[in-house]
Amino acid sequence: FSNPTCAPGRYTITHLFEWKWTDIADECEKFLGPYGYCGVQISPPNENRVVTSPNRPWWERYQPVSYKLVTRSGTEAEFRNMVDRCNKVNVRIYADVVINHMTGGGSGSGTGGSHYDGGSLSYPGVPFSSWDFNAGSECHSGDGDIHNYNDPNEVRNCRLVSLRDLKMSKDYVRDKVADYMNNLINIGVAGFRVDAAKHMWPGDLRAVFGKLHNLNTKYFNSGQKPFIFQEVIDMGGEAIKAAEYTPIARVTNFIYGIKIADVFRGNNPAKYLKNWGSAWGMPSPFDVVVFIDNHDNQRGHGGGGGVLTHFEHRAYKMATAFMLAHPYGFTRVMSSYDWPRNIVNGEDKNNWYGPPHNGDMSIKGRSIKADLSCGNGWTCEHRWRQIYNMVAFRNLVFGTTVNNWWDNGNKAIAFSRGNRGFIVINDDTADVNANLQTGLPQGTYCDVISGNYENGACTGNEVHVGGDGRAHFHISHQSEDPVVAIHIGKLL
Ligand code: AAO
Repeated sequence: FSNPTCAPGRYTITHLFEWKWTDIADECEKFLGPYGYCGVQISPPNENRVVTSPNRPWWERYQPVSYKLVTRSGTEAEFRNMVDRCNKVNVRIYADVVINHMTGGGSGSGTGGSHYDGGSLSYPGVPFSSWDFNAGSECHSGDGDIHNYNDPNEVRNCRLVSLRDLKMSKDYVRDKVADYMNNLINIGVAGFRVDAAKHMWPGDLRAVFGKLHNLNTKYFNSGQKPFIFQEVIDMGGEAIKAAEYTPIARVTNFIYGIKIADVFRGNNPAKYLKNWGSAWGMPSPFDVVVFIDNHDNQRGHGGGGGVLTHFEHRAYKMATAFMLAHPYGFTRVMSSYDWPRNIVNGEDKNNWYGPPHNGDMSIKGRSIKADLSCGNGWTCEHRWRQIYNMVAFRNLVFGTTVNNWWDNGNKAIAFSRGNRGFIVINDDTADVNANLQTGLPQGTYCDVISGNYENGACTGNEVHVGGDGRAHFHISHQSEDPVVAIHIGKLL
């Protein structure tokens, strides 16, 4: 399950957090396909609880009511249409599946009209009843909730923030969950982000994944398994380890974003990135999905704190450029919406804000500006030139190693990827003014950070690599984008 199943030559996904299915279909055709993205992580596609207090927070989608494909992102017909259109332009869809639990307490109806009652554990839309949930015989925390992350039994058998915990040891529950995932596979999704995987026993996940079909041969080669990455937060200090899950499928690497933030905020000199990877206490590159921030920690959820986000755009772009230039891990670019942060005593009081919406609370579509960036409240980091051009860089240098490492002994670094690409990052307080070995063939290259290569011309800075592979770089420490990246795809 660890093979990303991207179309050939594509190596990065983007999380289009809270996007509508109709917008994603359009985005695949107009942008993600042409600009070389492998795929999209989508918000949970199944029916969820409608939360009105606060009014329609993003997190209502992490409270399943049934496995019907009806949400604020769209109808089942729109979902099917999106998957088909994206696959046709070689862009994969990865569904966020919430299978550890159903809703919290209270009753009402979901986005698809199904009734639920978290008090009596009744979910007729599946159907699940009280027999299908962990109870006092499995969970010994007293109030039924998780408090002690150092007790693996409690983390897996009790309730995560009071969310009703499914009894995944039961065949019936495994079957219902596998049916849901197989329905998505049959429609044409390429894989899954498995929410709260740490809160399920590895053996139970193995059993569920063992029931999954191969991918739909309308879009994929026969015999291909879905790509699975499990959300396991392992910062090193708790009883549950990511290593319990990596033999099953990939895991999300949360150490990555914290360490990278430390570097690009200047607290840990970039020169140390020379041995970035497993030497930093992180899992094997083939076992992880890596990202600078995610939908939780960018707003202080999930332990939050400390990561770079689009709000710190200068450091964020540097960090993302490094992530995409470096071979470690399977890369995911976060794509956010804006919200009015209101930080009181270190906590954002508005961290529940849902996506941009219309008066009837339906999700507002994104608009596109002349410079390709988004409007209507959508941040669209995946459409920032400094980011999408590095997605293309990664595609071009794939399979090569880090060579020609250079640093100034402090916070400025440079390296090549084989003889195909070269990047210089100046996170220091002085300019970089240096003649560096790029490892690239002689020629004039277009810096894809400061510009684009359009109609045979470079709209940004040109870099001249001599016959000896050397080139001169001047990067002001005051530049908004103190990065230069060149590759053989943009040789003038
Ligand atoms: C909402 C309300 C709740 C209410 C509940 C039920 O906010 O007040 O009780 O409904 O009515 C999202 C939101 C939740 C929301 C939920 C359901 O974030 O606020 O609850 O939807 O609507 C743990 C899990 C991890 C989880 C994360 C949020 O392990 O799986 O919490 N992430 C996923 C999703 C997330 C979603 C859910 C799961 C639920 O991505 O969006 O919740 O489907 C430690 C542990 C982590 C733990 C964190 C937070 O980490 O290692 O495993 O994550 O704590 O509890 C420092 C910190 C340490 C932290 C660590 C790592 O060291 O000290 O606490 O960093 O970051």
